[in-house]
Amino acid sequence: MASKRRGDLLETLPNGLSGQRPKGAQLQEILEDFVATLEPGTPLPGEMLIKKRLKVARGTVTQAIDELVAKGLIYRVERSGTYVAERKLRQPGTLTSFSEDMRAQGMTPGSIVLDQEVVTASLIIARQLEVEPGTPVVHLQRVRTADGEPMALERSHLPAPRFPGLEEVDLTDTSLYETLGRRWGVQVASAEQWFSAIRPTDAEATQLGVSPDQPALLFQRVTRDPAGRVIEFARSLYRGDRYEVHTQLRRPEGPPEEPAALTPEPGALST
Ligand code: 16G
Repeated sequence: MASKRRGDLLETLPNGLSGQRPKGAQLQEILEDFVATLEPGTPLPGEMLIKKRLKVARGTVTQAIDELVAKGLIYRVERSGTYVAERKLRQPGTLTSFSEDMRAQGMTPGSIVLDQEVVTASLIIARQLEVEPGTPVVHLQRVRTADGEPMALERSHLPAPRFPGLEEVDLTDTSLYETLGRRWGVQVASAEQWFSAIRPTDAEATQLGVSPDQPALLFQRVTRDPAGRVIEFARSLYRGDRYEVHTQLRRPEGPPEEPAALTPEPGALST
């Protein structure tokens, strides 16, 4: 498909729309299905060609294309046209390492270490690591890459007394979790993770190689060993244009739980 010319591709689109549903919605659905059959990097037929083929107004085509760009399915290149975007990688809702996730998707994981030093735990870090504020902790900041391309920016804090010398270990292109197992016999057993969408700072956007306007996914994770002791508090900023979160959902067994209390938790957002 990748080698097909823009004009040839056009012939795989229907020759007009049905009169029943709004044209914009129909066109968007058709283009979304069309893009799903194409390889990343494939150039899409120009707006004028799509307009003629489907017999719709130019504005309707532009709007449908804009929607696909906003969804991250295609991207525009100035004075060239629109192209099919890379497929999104999955951040699985499982306790795996970045290296394992990338290998599972057929990519080679890598790391560029930006900072690795012992610092004292701030209030927030201490609370998450369940240590006293001021306790020495190893701060690790890494750009995580897949096949050499930046995918995430990770800041981890680990209790320094538990991992003596961690600040000296060369973690370039090396898995942290594997290192903790190999050097200190510590296994990752469970974790709590929460995430939200944020705008990266200019510096973060530069490190990730994206525009600061591109939303990113901030994951925060507290990881524990089999005895339940906290071994890491990580804040990982994943590229929003290359990642989606994937979780398996199952209906809870038994009767539905009682509705939650009406009083919000302290600090909860009010609506
Ligand atoms: C994941 C974890 C991060 C952990 C890293 C270890 C999330 C959001 N974060 O990226 O907490 O430090 O894996 O990966 O999943 P590594 O063993 O490849 O260094």
